[in-house]
Amino acid sequence: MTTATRRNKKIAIVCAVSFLNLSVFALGGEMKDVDGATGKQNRIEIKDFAFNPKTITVKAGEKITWINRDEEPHTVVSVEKQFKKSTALDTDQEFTITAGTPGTYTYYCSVHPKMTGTIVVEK
Ligand SMILES: [Cu+2]
Repeated sequence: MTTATRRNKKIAIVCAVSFLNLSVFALGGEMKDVDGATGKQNRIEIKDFAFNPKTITVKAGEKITWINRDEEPHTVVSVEKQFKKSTALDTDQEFTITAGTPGTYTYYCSVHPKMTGTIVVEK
């Protein structure tokens, strides 16, 4: 009886230790994701007076880059002023922001307000 209880205790401890190890592992993986964010390219092309893709889903900490492929200048402006706005982008000019707090962000082109796009930032 005593042996069985002791063994159970030991199993419980082993379980707890593996659980802790797993947690550390998970955290480590998450940190790696943030580091690797610089490697992931979230690109939005501006072409024919439209943002393409119109909706983009990214993870917090990742970068988002717009590039203007039109002959017309375009801008990227957050509707709720949630991120810095771009200058007027000339042909092939880029604008980059880093995704912050998770949420949904809409933006438009201040030169052509009918041009709109959405960024969804996930954790
Ligand atoms: Cu525009």
